[in-house]
Amino acid sequence: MGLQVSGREDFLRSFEGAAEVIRRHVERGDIIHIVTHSDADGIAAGSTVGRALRRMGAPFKISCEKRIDEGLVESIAAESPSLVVFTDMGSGYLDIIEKHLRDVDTVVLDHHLPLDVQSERLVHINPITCGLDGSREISGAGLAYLLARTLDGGNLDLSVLGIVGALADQQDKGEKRALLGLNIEIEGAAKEAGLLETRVDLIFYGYETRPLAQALARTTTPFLPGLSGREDRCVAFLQEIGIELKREGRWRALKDLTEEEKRHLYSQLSKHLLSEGCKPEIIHGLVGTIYLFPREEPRTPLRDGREYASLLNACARMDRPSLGVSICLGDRGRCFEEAERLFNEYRRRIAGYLEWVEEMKLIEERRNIYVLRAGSGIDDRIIGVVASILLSTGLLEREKPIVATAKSDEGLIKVSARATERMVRAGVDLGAAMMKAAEKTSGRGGGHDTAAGAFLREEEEERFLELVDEIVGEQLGSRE
Ligand SMILES: [Mn+2]
Repeated sequence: MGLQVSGREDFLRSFEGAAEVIRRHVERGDIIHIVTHSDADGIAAGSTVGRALRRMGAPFKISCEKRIDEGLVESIAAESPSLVVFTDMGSGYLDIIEKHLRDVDTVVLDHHLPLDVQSERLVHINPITCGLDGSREISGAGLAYLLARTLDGGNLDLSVLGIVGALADQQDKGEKRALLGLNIEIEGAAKEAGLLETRVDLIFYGYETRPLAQALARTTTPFLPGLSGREDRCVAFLQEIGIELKREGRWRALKDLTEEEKRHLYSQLSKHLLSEGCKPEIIHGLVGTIYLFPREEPRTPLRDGREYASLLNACARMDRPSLGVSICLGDRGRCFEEAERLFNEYRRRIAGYLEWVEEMKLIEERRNIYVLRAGSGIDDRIIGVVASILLSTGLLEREKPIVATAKSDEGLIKVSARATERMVRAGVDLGAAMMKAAEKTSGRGGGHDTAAGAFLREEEEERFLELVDEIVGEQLGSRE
């Protein structure tokens, strides 16, 4: 315990160095280049640094990137930037950063596994290097908030984005889906500023103000098969179980239900989800800590932390991360409307894809994996999300990884593979499987043990799937 506390102090002190470098460049009037991860946490992280800089009167630009590679860092270096700030990415690529940005002041704020690389002009801040848990205790946006607070104590309001980032990265792993570790400190700051309220209840998006059926239909984490993205079905479901949608001419929100009604809703919903094949964990996760932002407009997705995170996630998934950045920077006008439209479209599409997969019985069971060949039936930007939902909701009968394919541009096939932690403990490593199968064909592949992907030529699709099936079999066999 003592060790942990000193780790935390060292960690919090490490922001001073970054703040110093930034102040120096702001004084000189330099344009600061923020490079951030193109996912919901990354969007919140990059924007948090952007807002802090804007308040200092500093010019900046933000670019959202799916991954770091040599080409990207080379092109950043080619612009001869004076200061580059990486957020929610970079720790695993310090070697590449050191190679191409050796002569440029660089700050890396990340919570992914770091490489051990030192460089004179590099300030690297990562909770893992101080013995903290990067996957549960703090997000990229949380790190960005701590930096903003170090730059100016007045940046307390940016704590809200820190909460959004933590929820986006599913760091709500505490009891009753609460945040843990340093995230609790950020939560405290947000509450103190009157920007955050929490309560434990059903977690459907829009607890306070949104009509019940809409709250249910808009919930996407967890994705509720048959309900998420389908308001008409949610209306029918609520009517069927006898919950009044309106009272005295007013639509009722979750907070208007009596305790007894909530219990009834929860138990009927559990029944529905079990009949859809969902796992009990998903159902337990429906009750938890809700994070509400009382200063945001009622009935918008920004009022609820998880929904805010889902909105940013949809922007990233639909290749419009800059819309998410605009929202985090404060836009509540045109960009916000466009993002909301995109979010609705995204939800409807996922719901449609899941129905289509089920109706057409597209999931094939093979020896060691499930296969979903979607062709051009599923947008290749969303195929990974569909695979994750199929796996996590328990719609697959036996415990096997799922490998899903969809047509991409120029005759290419995109592959997304997903496995559970339990499968990984049994020996499965999808990142290795994708890489190996890609090497034996002319594709490219890789990733993590639980989530991996590949690109290959269309005519090699079947051969690739056979190889993956075989490799996963070997991985499972070699463990025995
Ligand atoms: Mn992150």
